[in-house]
Amino acid sequence: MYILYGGDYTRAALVQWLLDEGKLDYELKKVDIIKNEHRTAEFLAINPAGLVPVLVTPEGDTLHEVAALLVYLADRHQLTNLAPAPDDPLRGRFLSAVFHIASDIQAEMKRFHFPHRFSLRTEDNGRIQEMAKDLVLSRLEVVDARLAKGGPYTLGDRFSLADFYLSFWIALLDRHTVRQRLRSVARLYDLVRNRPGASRYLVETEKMADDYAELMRRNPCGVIA
Ligand SMILES: N[C@@H](CCC(=O)N[C@@H](CS)C(=O)NCC(=O)O)C(=O)O
Repeated sequence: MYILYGGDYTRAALVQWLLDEGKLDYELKKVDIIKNEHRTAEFLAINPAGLVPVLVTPEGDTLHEVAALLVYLADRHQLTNLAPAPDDPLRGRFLSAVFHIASDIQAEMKRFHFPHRFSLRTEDNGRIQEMAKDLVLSRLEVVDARLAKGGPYTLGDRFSLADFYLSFWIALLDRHTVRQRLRSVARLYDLVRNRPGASRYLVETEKMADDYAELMRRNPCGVIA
């Protein structure tokens, strides 16, 4: 059985979705990052980086990095409905999309959610958040153009976990602006949100985005130090 460390306001939902889709046995251990539970001695012994998600494999390996966890689980359990196999010609396009989200989208989303960590003055936080959002939107414009030509999914007609991974970050961004500016990304989002296995997760993530925005409004110096 797998053990997943995660919880509200975290990207662990991505891994939980995949474990559910793959009908894999797991236990969810909740880590409340708003209460700083990711910085307790107990959790730091599991991941000294103090970040979630963490996945403990049935063999007892402790793994981190959400993109790696998604691809690892899909490969290990041959979930080819979620990730093209290594010898599938679509594997290259799939990996490009996953690595792009992991490095270029997620990093800016971190700045979007934790602007105080990138600024010396509280009054700059709002502007830093805006800049992070603009950068994500401009990177998504490239994705949008690609989807307009070869969509509706990242791999054309074929759904993959790359689409859920992208949709998760769309749910956390500004869905209204995405709908106005990025037609093909919005179309992909709607398709994914209508999938039986994904819908619950994306609805919860949309709510999480709204709740977190409220937390940010109430804590202008930063929700988590
Ligand atoms: N590169 C890591 C980043 C993990 C990460 O930043 N997780 C967030 C929750 S979504 C976290 O633990 N935040 C706590 C903090 O930054 O203090 C990954 O993609 O898995």
